[in-house]
Amino acid sequence: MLENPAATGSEVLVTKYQKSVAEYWNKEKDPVNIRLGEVSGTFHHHYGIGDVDWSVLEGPEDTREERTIKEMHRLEAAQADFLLDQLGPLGPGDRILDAGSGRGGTSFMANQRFGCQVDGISISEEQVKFANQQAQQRGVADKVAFNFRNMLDNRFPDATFQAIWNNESTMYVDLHALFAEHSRVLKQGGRYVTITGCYNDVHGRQPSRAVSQIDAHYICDIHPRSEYFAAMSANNLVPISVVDLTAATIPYWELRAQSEVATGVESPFLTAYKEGSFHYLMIAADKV
Ligand code: GPP
Ligand code: MG
Repeated sequence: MLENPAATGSEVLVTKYQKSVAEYWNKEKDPVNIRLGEVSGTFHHHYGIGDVDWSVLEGPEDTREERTIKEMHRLEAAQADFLLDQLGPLGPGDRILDAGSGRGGTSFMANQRFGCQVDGISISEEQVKFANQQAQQRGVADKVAFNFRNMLDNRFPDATFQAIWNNESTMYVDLHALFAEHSRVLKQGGRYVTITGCYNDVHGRQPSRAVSQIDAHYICDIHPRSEYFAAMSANNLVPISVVDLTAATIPYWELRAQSEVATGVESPFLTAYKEGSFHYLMIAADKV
């Protein structure tokens, strides 16, 4: 198989569901993502972790929103930094994959930190275009490339990557199919990392009302916690570290709920986390 065969729309977007998800992200220009991205020029599609500096809500009213946006952006960057901390030792000779790369934020941070080649994949052609323009502007297009691909059929040769991550993108796909494909393209001893929202099996065998509201908001299908470990174990991915980030992400949501760029999903997130029906989890695993 060729290394980078151009994929046509119908090869990438196989199901009507995938087409509807791609359509959602092709149109998405939400201030909660664009205005935060403009703070530093690094655009994220994930949430934040860490303590909020609540002093941003004090001081001059006319600049409160600006301070709040900057603070949320700082917490989202901290989340990406924490994910990158889990990828293991990487150097310029390594190649790594961002599955569900959005506007490229985590990929650029990875390239900056490790100096290695980063491939991002997304089923949104608009996101791919945006992220590739960013790569040009940043002068890293020779090292960071975004591709219109499906993470269930990524078209890379076997054993290509030393590390792969999903930063809040697994809830759009079947985990068994995803981890089979990741396992195929990971090198032996390579690292897989995900940060994800998953529902709590202990709370019940179906998602809670608040979790269902999150699903409806993003057209996604949040998995139970157990399914991550079952699907990893079935695909030669052996967990080495699991961190419950729920308590660390709640302050981000409390701040976001008070911002003008709140989207309405803040209340379901806060309810789900606080009632214990949902967790924000980091899982790192090794390919054996
Ligand atoms: C989007 O981030 C993230 C998802 C669609 C995945 C859902 C995540 C869970 C943990 C369930 P975003 O930054 O584009 O979302 P928003 O626009 O709400 O900030
Ligand atoms: Mg966001």
